[in-house]
Formats: sequence, structure tokens, C-alpha cells
Amino acid sequence: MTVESSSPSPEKIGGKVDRVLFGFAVGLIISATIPIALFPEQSSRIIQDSYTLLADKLGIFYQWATIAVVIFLIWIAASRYGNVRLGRDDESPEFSLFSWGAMLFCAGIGAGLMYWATIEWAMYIESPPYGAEPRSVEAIEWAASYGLFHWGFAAWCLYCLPTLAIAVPFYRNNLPTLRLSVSLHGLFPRHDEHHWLSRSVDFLFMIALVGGTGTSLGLATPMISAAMGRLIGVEQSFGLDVAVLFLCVAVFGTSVYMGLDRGIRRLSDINVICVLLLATYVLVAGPTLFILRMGTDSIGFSIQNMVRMITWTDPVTRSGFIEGYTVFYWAWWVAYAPFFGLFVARISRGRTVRGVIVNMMLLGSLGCALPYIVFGNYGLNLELTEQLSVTQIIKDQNPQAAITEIFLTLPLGMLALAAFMVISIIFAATTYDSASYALAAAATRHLEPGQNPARWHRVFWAFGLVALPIALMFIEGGLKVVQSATLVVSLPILVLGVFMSWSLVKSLRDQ
Ligand code: NM2
Repeated sequence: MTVESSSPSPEKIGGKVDRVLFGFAVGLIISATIPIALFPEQSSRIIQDSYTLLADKLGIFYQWATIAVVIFLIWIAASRYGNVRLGRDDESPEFSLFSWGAMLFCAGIGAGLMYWATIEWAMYIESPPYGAEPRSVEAIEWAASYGLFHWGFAAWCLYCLPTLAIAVPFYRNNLPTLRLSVSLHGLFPRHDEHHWLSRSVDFLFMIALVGGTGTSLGLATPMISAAMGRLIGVEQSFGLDVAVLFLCVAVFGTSVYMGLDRGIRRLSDINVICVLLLATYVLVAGPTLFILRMGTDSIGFSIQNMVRMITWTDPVTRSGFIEGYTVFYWAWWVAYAPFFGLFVARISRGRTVRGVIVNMMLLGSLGCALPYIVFGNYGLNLELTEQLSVTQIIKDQNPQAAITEIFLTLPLGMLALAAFMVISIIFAATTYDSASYALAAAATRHLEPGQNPARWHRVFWAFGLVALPIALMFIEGGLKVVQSATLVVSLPILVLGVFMSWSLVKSLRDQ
């Protein structure tokens, strides 16, 4: 994903590094990773236990927050506030609906989608929700549909709230800077970007972003390295994982250093086309009718069961499904939401509040559904027809090995796997790019419109972001490490969300 499309020309570098914010953020990352490096086993145990505890005790708040945001946004879209235009009342949208949709999709989605779209069904089919019989028709339908819910309507509402909370005051009150603290303007209209409250919000923004991208990169790296290992005939190892990580940072670092900002943006556009091409190939070369049937079925199934899924707390069996998946997903979306909101606010000039809500829900959910339907159901078909036991590979090895094997079963499998790998590398590199830009901008004191943070500062953050994925690959149960990090960092944003909603209503009332 990338936000470069709206970042101004790389030549204009401005602002001074905000030492306090910078120090705090670096200190926090170091203090989180050093104990993991020194005491991997104990850290692994403590982290896994704390994830279980936190998700168990706090999970319900994430579920309530999601329900509340969905209702809140439907109300705003249906009310007269939906007519408020982001900009002057007579302004027309700056970007066409297509470009706007493509840009917001690239900003909000990354390699994580490729990982889960291909494999999420396999996590559910043997331990399905709602007490369904493992591998029964019901279990299969839940397995094929749950991913659409986790990346669907409700999830995009979590992204939409900060977008509007930032965009409404920014455009309607003509604010000079675009920072997360703008989302509280309705409550604190006189506080500027240097106020301690604004700086604290910026700090939360940085930490949430590190945690959110940590999960994406922590999932993408072993996936890319498994594919690469298979293509070049080398066993996957910690060394290969680290090499892949640095390859992704190098792709990004070189582009920033050579001032190829627009190059990486174009790369991300090309990536969307590559995903579409690969999906078309899998659809045509794979069991086309099964994919289309299962896809249609799961869209209907997930729409019909949306209320069931959004309110299911699993009170009786406490199977761990909610804590392991739904709560983790909500936390992941929440952690990314401020970053996404800041970017989409930038590109939404001239749109109405209603237009932003409705189009984001539709385009976002449909865009995420496509890889789920094609890649996911391709893998599901392999399992059901016993051509490849995906679930067994996950048990014997790991999910990334299963993803690799799924693509290798296609005609011209090596080529398909290579395409999948390149797509994932570009997704990871663009995540480094946009996240490090946002981190550097947040830790810079006052950027004039059109100015960029220093290049070394951006490259520095790209290396800062490497810490969490390394921790993931280094210790056992590493996925839980990044999941815990995401859960912890998203908590303050959840609280902030309450104030954002309040501030948004105040800003809308003032119009
Ligand atoms: N979200 C959308 O890796 C990714 O796809 C980044 C993940 C938050 C679940 C976004």
C-alpha cells in the first residue's frame, strides 16, 4: 500500500525532527524488542499468555466499538449531515470515483490480504464457529464466508470513522495541517498542532502504525521467503527470512534515496493490475464454476449472517474463535485506521460525507472480496477434491508453506508462484514506504504544505519497522507477538475513537 500519490515533490524537504516524539517512539520500539531478543522463550510465553488474557477480557469492547461505528455511520449517512461537502459547497470531487477508489484501496490494504485471502478458510474448516460439525457443509460455508466479514462492511466502517473525523474539520474549517489531532478539532477548536494534546495524539498514531504494519510485515515476510525458497530450491530458514526482509526494505530505501517517490507509487498501481491478472488466471485455469458458485454463495451467506457475526460473542462454548480471529482483526483495522483516515482525508476534497461512507463501504468490501473468492476458493477446492490437503500442510509445516503449495498446483505453477511472490514483495515495499513516510511526518515539527520530512528520517523508520517482523520470525509463536502488539497499540485508538465520534458530531452540527 502507498500514500505517495498525494505526497508532494520529494525535493522540498522541511521541518525539524521533533526530538521528544522521536525519542519516545524509538524508545518504545527498543524496549519492546530487546527483551524478545535476549529472552526469546520466556518472552514468547508471556506474550502468548497476555494476548489470550487481553483478547479474552477486552475483546467485547472491540466488538461493541465495531457495532457502534456501523450504527453511527449509517445514521450519519442517512441524516442531513450526509449532504455536507468536504470543501466548498459548490466544489466537485478532486479525483474520479475510480481513482479515488483505487487509491484508498491501495492505502488501506497490503500483503496481509494476500495471506489471509488464500488461507483463512483453512483455519476455520476443522474448527468452525457456532459449534458446526467440522468439515460439514455448514462448516465449509462459514469458512468461505467469514473472511468476507472480517474484510467487509463492518471493517471498512472502522476505517471510515477517522477519515470523516479528520476530513470534515480539515475542509470545512480550512485547517492548515493534516494531522491526526485534527480529528478532535470539534472538541478542542483552539488547540494547535504544538499543543501537548495534539502531540500525544500524534504519538499514539505512530505507535499504532508500528503495531499495525508489524502484523502485515510479520505475515508477509515468511510468506515471501517460503515462495522464494521454493522457487530457488532453498529451504526456508531464519537467514532467508531476514534476507527477504532486507530485500523489501532495500526496494523501498533505494527508491526513497534516489528520489523515485513517483516510481514506487506507479509500482503500487501496477501491483493492483498484477493482482487482477493473477486472479483472472486462477479463475480461468482453476475450477471456474466452483469458484463462481462458492463466491456467490458466500456473498449471500455473509450478508444474511452479518448481524449474527457482528454480535456473536460465543458466550456458551467460549471456543476461542472470536478472540483468535474477529477481535484480532478489529484490532488490526483499528490500528491502521488513523493512518488510513489521514490519507483518505487528503484525497477526498469535493466529496460529500454520504458519498465517502457509501463508496468506501462498497468499493472496499468488494475489492477485498475478490481475492478471497478467487484465491481462497481455489485452495478450498483443492482440499475438498483431495488434490492437496491444505489443512494437513498447515499442521505439519505452516500456513506459508500451504500458500506456496496452493499456487504450485496451478498450470505453470512456478510462474504463478513467482507472480504471487512479486506482488507480495511490492505490497511489502509500499507498506514500508507509506508507513515510514507517515511516521517521519508525524515526528517532524511543522511541515508546510508541499514539504516532505527528511529522507534519512524516512529510511530510519523503514528500519525501525523491521524490528517487529524479526521478532516474529525469531521466536516461537511469533504470530502471537505481532498480534499482541497490534492489540495493545490499538487500545488507545479505540478510546480515541469515542472522542473522534463526539468531535465529528460537533463539527457537523456547526456546519
Ligand atoms: N487490515 C486491512 O497487510 C494489510 O493488508 C494491511 C490490514 C487492517 C486488516 C491492512
